[in-house]
Amino acid sequence: MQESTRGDLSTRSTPRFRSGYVSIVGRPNVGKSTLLNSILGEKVAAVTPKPQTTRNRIIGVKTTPEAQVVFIDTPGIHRPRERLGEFMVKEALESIKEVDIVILMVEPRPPGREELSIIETLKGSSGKDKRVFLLINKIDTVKKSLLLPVINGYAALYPFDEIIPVSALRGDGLDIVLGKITEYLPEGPKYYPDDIYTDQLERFMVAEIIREKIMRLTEEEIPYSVAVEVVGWEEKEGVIVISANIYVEKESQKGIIIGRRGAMLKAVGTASRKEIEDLLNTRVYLELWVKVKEDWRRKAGALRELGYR
Ligand SMILES: Nc1nc2c(ncn2[C@@H]2O[C@H](COP(=O)(O)OP(=O)(O)OP(=O)(O)O)[C@@H](O)[C@H]2O)c(=O)[nH]1
Ligand SMILES: [Mg+2]
Repeated sequence: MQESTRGDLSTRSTPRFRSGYVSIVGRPNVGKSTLLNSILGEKVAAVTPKPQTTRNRIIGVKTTPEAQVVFIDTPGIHRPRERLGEFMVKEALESIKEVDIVILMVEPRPPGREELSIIETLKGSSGKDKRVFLLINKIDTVKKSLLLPVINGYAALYPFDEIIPVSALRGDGLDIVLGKITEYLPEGPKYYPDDIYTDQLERFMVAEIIREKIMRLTEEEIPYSVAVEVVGWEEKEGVIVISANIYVEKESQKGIIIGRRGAMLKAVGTASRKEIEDLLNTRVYLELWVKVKEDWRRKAGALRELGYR
C-alpha cells in the first residue's frame, strides 16, 4: 500500500519522459518535408517546388529535454499512374497505421479530393489512442481572414485533436506543434541517442541530394524519370570519392541530363558536391554517370533494385 502511494507521488512531481511516432501525410507539395527539416533544424529530406519529390519514408528524430519524437515524412498521397506511384502512396498510407500521432498537412484552401480521401482513410484507421492533427501550412501566402473558413471547413469533416496554422518555411507555429505533440505522446523511452537526427544511411542521403538537384534543375518528365544510386565510396587522402549512377527511362533523356557540352551534369555535380561536403564534413570528389534503365518506374524488379521496396 505504502509502496504504491509513494510511486504515485513521484509520478506527479516529475513528469516522465515521453516518446513516440508521428507521421506527416498529405497531398504532394504541401510542405511535409519542409516541416520535417524545419523542426529538426537539419536537412534530412529533399525539398523542391515540384510535387512528388519524396519517394520513401524519411525518419527524423527530434529530442528535447521532455520528449523524443520520431517523425516519419512520407510521399505525397496522389492517384498513382505507375508502379513507383503505387509504392509511394502505400508508403504514406501504411505509416498512418503505425504511429501515435498523424499530422495531416494541407494548404490554406478548402479540402480537395485528395484531402477527402485521406480523411476517409483516417476515419477507418484511427483507434482510440491515435491522435490526428491538422496543420494548415503556407499561412505566409494568405491573408489571415481566409484561414477561418478553411479551419471551419476541415473541422466539419473530422474531429481533429488539434488544428494549427503554420508556416513550415518560416518556422511560424512550429513550437506550438512540438508542444502539442509532446502533450499527447505516451510516456516512453528514448529510442535513439541524443545526437542522432535521422536513421538514413549516408549513401541514401547522398543519392537524395543528387536527385533533388536534378529535380530542381530539370523540367517536365525528367524530374520524375530520374533515380539515383550511389555505387562507389572510397576514402583517398582526405577526400571521399563517391560515384553515383543517374538512371533515366529513355535514351533521349540521357542527353538532357548531360546537357550541352555536359553543362547540366556539371551544374548538378557542383550543387550536389557542396551539400554532400557539408553533410559528411569532408572534401568530396563526385563522379556522376548517366545510364538508361528502360521504363524503370513501371517495372517491379527495377524498382526493387533502386530501393523502392
Ligand atoms: N510559401 C511557403 N512555401 C512553402 C512552405 N512550406 C513549404 N513550402 C514550399 O512548398 C514546396 C514543396 O515543399 P515540400 O516540403 O517539398 O513539400 P512536400 O509536401 O514534402 O512534397 P512531396 O514530397 O512532393 O509530397 C517547396 O517549394 C517549399 O519551399 C511555407 O510554409 N510557405
Ligand atoms: Mg516531401
